[in-house]
Amino acid sequence: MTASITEHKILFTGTMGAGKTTAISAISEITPISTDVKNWDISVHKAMTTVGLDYGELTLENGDKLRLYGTPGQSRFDFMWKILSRGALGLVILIDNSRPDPLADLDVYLDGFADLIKRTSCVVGVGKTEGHPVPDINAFAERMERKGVLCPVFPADVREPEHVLQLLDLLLIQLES
Ligand SMILES: Nc1nc2c(ncn2[C@@H]2O[C@H](COP(=O)(O)OP(=O)(O)O)[C@@H](O)[C@H]2O)c(=O)[nH]1
Ligand SMILES: [Mg+2]
Repeated sequence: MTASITEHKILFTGTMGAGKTTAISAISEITPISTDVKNWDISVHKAMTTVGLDYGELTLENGDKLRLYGTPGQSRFDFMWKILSRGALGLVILIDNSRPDPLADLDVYLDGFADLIKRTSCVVGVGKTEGHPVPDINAFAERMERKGVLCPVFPADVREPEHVLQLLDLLLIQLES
């Protein structure tokens, strides 16, 4: 008899520096794979731009296995977002609140992952809020409400494993209902 293991593919997205690599390394039980792949696209002038990809794994208490993928942040790699979205069961959007327009950043990922969000579940974690309290959590919630998107949004410092686990809990709770 073989025990059945349920696997969930979870994506982490967000701008460069939002904390995708940090979040996955904070909770992965295997040594996370973090690649900075060189960009060979000759139409892009900045030859050494990198495409950050991450992979980690986490087994839940019930034995389910989470496969954690970090997507490239830049929207011009959105073709990879589509590839990575296949079979995914949830999306964690990380926001860097120290950036010039975090609400516009949120829009980029809500739009870029619209199909995945419609099909599954999402959660938004707002980081670097110390010293950058604005926009506040309500502003993010209102932005999503206006777009008709229902993702829970919480402050999260992804350097803290507990915070990352809380974001995942919020995703998995949505999958159960
Ligand atoms: N001060 C502060 N730093 C944070 C917070 N969250 C993440 N960081 C830092 O922000 C950086 C995120 O980088 P990284 O994980 O490589 O981002 P990625 O490009 O999305 O993979 C790391 O240096 C983290 O330590 C936060 O809430 N506050
Ligand atoms: Mg990274």
